[in-house]
Amino acid sequence: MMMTKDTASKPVIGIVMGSSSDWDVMQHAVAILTEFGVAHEAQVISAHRMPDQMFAYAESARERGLRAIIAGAGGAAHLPGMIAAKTIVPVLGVPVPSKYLRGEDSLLSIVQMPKGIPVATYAIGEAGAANAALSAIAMLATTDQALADKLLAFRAKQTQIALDMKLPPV
Ligand code: RP5
Repeated sequence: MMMTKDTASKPVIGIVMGSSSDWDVMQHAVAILTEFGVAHEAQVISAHRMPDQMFAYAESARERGLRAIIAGAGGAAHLPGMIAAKTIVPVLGVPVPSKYLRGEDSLLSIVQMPKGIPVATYAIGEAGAANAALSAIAMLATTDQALADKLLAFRAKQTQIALDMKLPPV
């Protein structure tokens, strides 16, 4: 099982993915959490290849102090929904691009949860992974002013980049 951990303090955000082949996409969530200094853990948990471990992860998430779980998977992407079925910790789902359907299958698998068990669903690919992390940070920032200030500075930087954009002459 691949596992990375920000060891500075107890993880508050869990990142799981169905395969190590999802890492190229999911590393963008890890990069954002690292940039903001949010304690997190990342590992492979496959819904269909290791269902017992998936249930154990979801069932222990709350008592271990996780405040949100970012779950990425591709194809018949049942990982986020199944984790959400076993915990009330908010689950943020990231559709990973798939080989034949380019992640449209992943997106629909994750976004179409039946009423009652929500999975917040993000864009296909790296934008979705990064935005899931930013949403998790925004959730933590509702009770953490220092983190809110970092998020505001992050937004201000993007505003400045857009303001500085120049178009080529016609
Ligand atoms: C899903 O199947 C994973 O999330 C991954 O996106 C996809 C392919 O997995 P591998 O065959 O690359 O391990 O479970």
